[in-house]
Amino acid sequence: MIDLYTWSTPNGRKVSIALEELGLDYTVHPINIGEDDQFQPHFLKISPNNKIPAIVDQEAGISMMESGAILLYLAEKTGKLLSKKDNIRWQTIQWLMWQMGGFGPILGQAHHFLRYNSGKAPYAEERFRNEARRLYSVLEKQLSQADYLVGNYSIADIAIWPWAARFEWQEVDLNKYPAVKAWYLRLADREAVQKGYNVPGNQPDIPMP
Ligand SMILES: N[C@@H](CCC(=O)N[C@@H](CS)C(=O)NCC(=O)O)C(=O)O
Repeated sequence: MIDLYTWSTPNGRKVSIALEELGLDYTVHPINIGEDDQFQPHFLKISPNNKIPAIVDQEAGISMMESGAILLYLAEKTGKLLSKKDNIRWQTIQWLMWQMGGFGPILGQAHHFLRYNSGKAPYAEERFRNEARRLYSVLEKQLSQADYLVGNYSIADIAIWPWAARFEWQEVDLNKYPAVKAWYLRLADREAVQKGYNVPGNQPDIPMP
C-alpha cells in the first residue's frame, strides 16, 4: 500500500495517473496547498521542500518527494512504463528531465503571470508566453515522429501530459500543434488517466482543445 500526498495540480496528477496505470493500491491524503497544508509538520517530514506530490511506500519503508523521482521509483518497483532497453530507457529519462527542468517550471511561471497576475508584469507575461509556445513546438516535433514521446507509452508521457492539460492557462491553442493535440487526446482517452486526473476528487472534466 502506498500513501500518496497530493493535490489537484499537474505535478500531483503525474503520480496519481502513474499509480492508476500501474494498478498499485494507494491511499490519497489531500494536501490543500491553497490552505497551506503543505506547511504542516507531519507533511514536512515527508516533503521537506513543502511541495506536493510525495509518497510513502509502507511496504518498502521508503518516503519520497519530487514527482520525477517518484515516477522513476514506481517504474523501477513494477518494471513497467520505463523500457529496459538502454537507448529507449535513457531517452525516456531525458524527456522526463526535460519536463522536470523546462516544461513544468516554465509553464508554472506562465500560470503565475498569465493567469494569476495578469497585467502586472508585461515583460514576464511575454517571456513565459513565448517560452511556453517554444516548448510546445519542441514537443510537436518529437510527437510528429511517433504516438508517444519515446517508444511505447511511458513515464515521460505521464510527466508531460498533466502540464499540457493546462493549455488554456498557458494561452496555448493546441490546435496549432496537431501532433501534440492527437497525443493529448490519446492519453485523455485512457481510463487510468481519467481516474488519476480526478485525484483527490471532484474535479471538472479534462479540458478539451
Ligand atoms: N519539482 C517538484 C515541484 C512540485 C510543486 O511545485 N508542487 C506545487 C504544486 S504543483 C506545490 O506543492 N506548491 C506548494 C507551494 O509551493 O507551497 C515536483 O515535481 O514534485
